[in-house]
Parts: sequence; structure tokens; C-alpha cells
Amino acid sequence: MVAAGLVASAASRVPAEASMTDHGVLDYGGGDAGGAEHDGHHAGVDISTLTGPADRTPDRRFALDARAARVTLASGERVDAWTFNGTLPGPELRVRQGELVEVTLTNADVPAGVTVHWHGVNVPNAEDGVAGLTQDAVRPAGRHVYRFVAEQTGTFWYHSHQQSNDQVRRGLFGALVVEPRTAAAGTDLVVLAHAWSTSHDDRDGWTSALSVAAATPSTGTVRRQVTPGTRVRLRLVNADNEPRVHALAGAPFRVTAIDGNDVAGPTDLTGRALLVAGGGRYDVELTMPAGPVQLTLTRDTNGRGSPAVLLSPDGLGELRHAPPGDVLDPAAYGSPTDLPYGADSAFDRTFTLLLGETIGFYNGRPGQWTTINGGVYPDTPVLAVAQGDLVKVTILNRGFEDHPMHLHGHHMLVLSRDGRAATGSPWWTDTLNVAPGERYEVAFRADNPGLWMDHCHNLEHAAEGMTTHLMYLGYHTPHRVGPDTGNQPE
Ligand SMILES: [Cu+2]
Repeated sequence: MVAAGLVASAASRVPAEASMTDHGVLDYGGGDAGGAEHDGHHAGVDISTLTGPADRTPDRRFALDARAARVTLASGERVDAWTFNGTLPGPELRVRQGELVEVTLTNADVPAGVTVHWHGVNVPNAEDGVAGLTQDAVRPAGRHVYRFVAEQTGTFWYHSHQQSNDQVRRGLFGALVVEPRTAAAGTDLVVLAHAWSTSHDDRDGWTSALSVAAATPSTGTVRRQVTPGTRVRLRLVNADNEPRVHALAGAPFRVTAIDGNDVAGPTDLTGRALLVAGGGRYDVELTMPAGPVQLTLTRDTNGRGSPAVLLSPDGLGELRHAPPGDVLDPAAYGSPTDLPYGADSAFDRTFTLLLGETIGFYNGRPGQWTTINGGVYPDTPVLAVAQGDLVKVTILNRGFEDHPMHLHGHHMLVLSRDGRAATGSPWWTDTLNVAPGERYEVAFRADNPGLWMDHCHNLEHAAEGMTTHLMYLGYHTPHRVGPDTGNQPE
């Protein structure tokens, strides 16, 4: 496998201009080719017709303006950022389930152009915000309007999907929350983790920080006053490349949602650590006790301790942390419920994604590259499906780095982890951290037609070629990708 990877990556070069579906080998997953071998993949439905409702008046309108800004963190460190609306992170967008959301994206001065991808929201394909696949990047002075109905409740985020490795690192992202039609009472806070490239006293470095409710990121402890007895919901969003381990002390808590999907029958946890995949989200709920509660980003010291959020009745106090316990395994948490399909279902297509690393040349540059089935984009397999198919994907990590695999436009049901069937609440995910040596089986229904990215959300890895696509047979894109087109999604 290593030898095959060397050969594949040695030959890999991103074409200057191409259609994103013209890469790799079409993998039909054991299913029907749907006539694709005759008419190629340029016939059929143009995905730019797959928009949200265009003829109704939106319930909510937002404007996001991409622009350069220099932002100073509370610690004094400066970030030379690209922002939405001048702030880090971008504004928190909160909507209600069922609302038609319209977002107008403009670009003041980000030279490479920008897009907005709605991470975890199963929008119609043309609204997915991937440069070169579902739209062209929005150049300075340009604009693009997104429309979608917020059908799923939960915690999501949005970010640019043009040169995403660079642009997300520099701040082009924010939180998106879809509240139920009747919002729950209590305190509801988005806590967003990210590692920032900073400069301070002429020294450059990286610093991990937490942003609470879209406030400027803090490398220290953020304090909030909360009355005892209040229901508290913390919406953890990991906008970083690496998995982030969160610890919560001071009260028993429950994980009530993962990647915007409610957990069934969540039970009280004490001292368990929570690993949130790069790009993933966990919702945590607790009842505020008489003393302080502290959420800490562990294993993540930045020279002054770890970023943390402290809730207490008077906004004061300290909490000494016991070392965090074992990491919660969502495959064995909560209660099973009826499922539309499971491990015993008859699958229309089955795929295997083997994740790893290889040494070789990519775009003429020597280095270590992250691979899918031994290849780097464009030499990765395209997963071809037909609308309505039930699909199973086995993902194995034979490498030595975490790979948070993100499928656009769909949620995946975890069937098994390392050969053991999932026993807890149905675990639906859009961003699954696959650690070195791990093996997952996941399933999804192909019920959102179009062309979708399926890639590692360590965006550095994606830029290094760890990206492929889910292609519905009979759909094609008019957009082009590659350096000569100005569209470079990773
Ligand atoms: Cu990766």
C-alpha cells in the first residue's frame, strides 16, 4: 500500500483547470453505473439549478462582508485576520427551525475570493458554498446570495470554502445555531475553539483560544454570571484542525447533541472528557449549581494555562481541575432508538476509504502528503451513487494523524467502531474523527442529490490532497476548479 501510494502521489498534480468530477477513478461501490460510462458526467442535471426557495420572502436576512482586519486579543496578541464583518469570529447567526434564511455575501478585499459553506446543514446542493464545485469564488466587489430553509435544529458553523486551509485559519468563519420553534429557557452559549496565528512583541506563534457568544477570542478564562438552578446549554464548536479535548468540572452534565443531532437518552456524566473533531460540535447541558462550573480546553496550554469558561453565581471564583477522565465514546452513550437502517440493512453501495500518509511529490513539491486509498487529489476515488441508494462506507486510518472526515450535504450514522457495533443512542455525525488505527463503518441515505465534497477537515490535510467527492449519477457542475480558474476550494 505504501508503494502504491508513492507511485500515485509521485504522479499527482492538480490540473490548472478542470471539472472537479473529472478526477480519479469512479468507484460505483458495487452498484449500477447508471449509464455514466456512455454519456460521461456532463449530461443530466446542472447542479446550479438545485437552489433553495427563490420565490418566497425570507424570514431572516443576514449580510456577511469579507474583509481584512487586524484584531487584538485580550492577551495583547495580534491576529492579521480575514473576517466576516470585521470581527473574530464572524457574527453568530441564530435562526428558528423552519425559517427561510437569506445570507448575502460580499467581499471587500480578500484577494483570492471567498465563499460560505454551511457546515453540517444539509442545504440544497447549489447553496453549499464550495468554490469550483457549487459556485465561483466571490471576488472583491462581488456578491453571492445564499438561501436555505433551516430544517434541522442544532449547532452548526459557517466558513469560507475557497482556499479554506488559509481562510479558515485566518478567521473567515462563525457559528450558526438553529433553535427549535419553541426555544428552551435558560442560558445558551456557543463556545468556539480555534488556534490563531498571532504576533506579539515581534514574536510569531500559535495560540489556542475560546470565543464565547461570538466575543473576541480569549486565551485565558472567560467569566459569566449564571443564577443557580438555571438550565445551561454550552454549544461547543471546534473550528480548528486538530481534535480538541474539553473537560467540564463542577456539575454533572449531559451531552445532548452531536453535530446538530439530538442524543437519545443522554445520562449524567462526571469527569469525562469530550473529544470534539476538527469541524465537529457537541452540545452539553447542565443545571447550574451553587458553586462554579468550568469548561477547559485541556492538553492545550498556551504558556499561561488553558483557555477556559467559568460560570458562577457571582461571576467570580476559581475551580481547580481534577485531571480529565477517559474520553466519552459516543458509540456507547445514551439509549438506542428505532432507526431507518442499520448494520443488517441491504446496502446498494459499499465503499472503503483507507486513510494514510505518504512521501512523494505533489504539484511538483516534495513532502509528506495525506492520502485516500493511496492517492492524493485528483488521484482519489470518486464515490458514485444514485438518488435513493443506501450507502455504507468503511473508513480506516492506517496513518499516524487524526483525520476528521467531513461529508457535505448528509449525516452519517455510525454503525460500528473498531469492529464493535454501536450500542448507544444513534450517533449521527457529519464530521467523524478517525484516529490512527481506528476503523469505522458508517451509513447514509443518498437523499440530497448533487455533487458533494467528502474530505478531511484538518484543512491542511485537505489542501494536501485528502479530498474526494460524492457524485450522484446524472448530475454535473458548470463550475471549474484549479489555479487558472480562481477556484481552489482547499
Ligand atoms: Cu486528515
